[in-house]
Amino acid sequence: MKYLISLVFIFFSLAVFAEEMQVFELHIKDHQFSPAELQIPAGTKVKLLVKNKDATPEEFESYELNREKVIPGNSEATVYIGPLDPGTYGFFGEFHMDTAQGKIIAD
Ligand SMILES: [Cu+2]
Repeated sequence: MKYLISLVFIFFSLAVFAEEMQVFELHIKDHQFSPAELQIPAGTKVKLLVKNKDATPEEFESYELNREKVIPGNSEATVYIGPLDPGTYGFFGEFHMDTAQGKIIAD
């Protein structure tokens, strides 16, 4: 019985652990992303929290990641990415493409 309880506890712990996803923050300020190069682990799904600190809306977009999301001014949005192969994936702010450029480096 004690063994069974331990086993159930271990399975429960693993389930909780599996639910945890790494969160990475990306800020938009003065129509620029920071960090402009964001390192994330390859081979696992991660959560990207994009915080727009400008008063104007921006659209996070990436052809390589196949993501597109409008973030209103002074607000934030969540974008899930991955699991990715190791490599570099460009993204940009579609509303300010001349300055809002960045890349995600998965390794
Ligand atoms: Cu777009």
